[in-house]
Amino acid sequence: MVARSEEDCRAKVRKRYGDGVVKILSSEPVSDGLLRTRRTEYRGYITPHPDLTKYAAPVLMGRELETEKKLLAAAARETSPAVQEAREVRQPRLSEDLMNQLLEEIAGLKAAVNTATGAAASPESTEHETILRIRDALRANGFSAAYTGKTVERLRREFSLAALDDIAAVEQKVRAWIGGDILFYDEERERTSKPRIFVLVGPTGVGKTTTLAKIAFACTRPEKANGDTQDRSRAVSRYKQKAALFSIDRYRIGAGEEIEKYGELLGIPYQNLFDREELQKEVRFHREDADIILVDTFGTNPYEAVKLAKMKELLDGCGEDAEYHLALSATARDDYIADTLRAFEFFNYRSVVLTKLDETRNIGGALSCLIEKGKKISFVTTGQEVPYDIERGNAGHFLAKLSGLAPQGLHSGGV
Ligand SMILES: Nc1nc2c(ncn2[C@@H]2O[C@H](COP(=O)(O)OP(=O)(O)OP(=O)(O)O)[C@@H](O)[C@H]2O)c(=O)[nH]1
Ligand SMILES: [Mg+2]
Repeated sequence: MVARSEEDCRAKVRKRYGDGVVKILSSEPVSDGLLRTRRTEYRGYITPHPDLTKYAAPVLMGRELETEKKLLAAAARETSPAVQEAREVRQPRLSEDLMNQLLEEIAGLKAAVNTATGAAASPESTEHETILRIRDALRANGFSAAYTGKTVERLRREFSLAALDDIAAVEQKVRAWIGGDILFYDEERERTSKPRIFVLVGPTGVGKTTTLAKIAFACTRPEKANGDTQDRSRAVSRYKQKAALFSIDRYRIGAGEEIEKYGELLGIPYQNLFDREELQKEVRFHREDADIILVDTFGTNPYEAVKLAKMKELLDGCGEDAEYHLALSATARDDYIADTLRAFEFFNYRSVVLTKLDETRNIGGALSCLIEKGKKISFVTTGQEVPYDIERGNAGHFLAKLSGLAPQGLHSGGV
């Protein structure tokens, strides 16, 4: 602002911008043409209201003010209601139908995600607390989203709101459902031929050789297997049998020695055989005499299709009545378990031997896979010690592992 004095400047500023506090920051003499009157250009700020000083914007004076005014005018034009309206008209507007359709699709996706994750289809806040607790416990135990979702649905269907208040009863029921969902292989009923030709296949290192040694021991010396306090219902073999032990493992260093060691210890025939014809010959020979012929195999992961096919070709030497069983470690990730169940399908295996149960407390993943695929469990192994750490599978093994679903006063422990 050009003025004769500070007072003159303040008066002019107020006249132009209205009342406020004028703060002059600098001043500079300027020439005023022919009359040579003393004039000064002042620079400073005006705050429009004394109470709003903290929001004060600089008030520019002189040429800067003009520039600023032009910029502001341009900005105002840009955002003027007319411009805004024009912009909106240019934007494609969603029709009401399309909007409703989108909302429906979003609701559908939300429901699908809820089902897949086992979450409540109704809003979380309206779900009974017991259901939420059971759902969280199932997830914490590693059960799949599908199994968890199914159980939650069943709870909603079968329990009234009042009945859900009794959390202990609900937990008890869910444990019973889980126990009832697990399928077990009935050794007695499902054995078909004599002798039994029991072939154990499965991924590397799951415990196939150790398990076969335990079974061989239990068959030949049932009175000694499973410790002194042998529970008949859990025993691997209820009576003494004549056994023979073969291995086709040509990959693992020391595999031959392992079979020799167990064969000699048990005083039963044993052999390492790497050829289909040889295997066929030996199996035929022992058919006459043995009650059970146990065949150990080399470990094959589910992604080695060629190795699996070659193994099957070799094992065909065992004859058509050979019964295959799949060894799986309970510690494996559920996606690996699912892949293994699928990859070994062409062996038409009769049961799953779940090994290393002692090494995990999180059993839901393995159980969900087995339940969903309808696979039966024959034996569970619970440690490295031959011959003791093996039993016929039963629900108690798994229910004892569940945490957060224990009956009141009881807490999950080992098998
Ligand atoms: N903790 C535990 N360890 C086990 C169990 N069963 C076997 N093992 C151990 O797992 C390891 C591998 O066992 P093996 O019997 O050699 O496994 P495998 O499937 O024959 O292995 P490959 O022939 O190499 O495929 C050994 O150290 C066993 O002692 C079990 O139930 N619990
Ligand atoms: Mg082995």
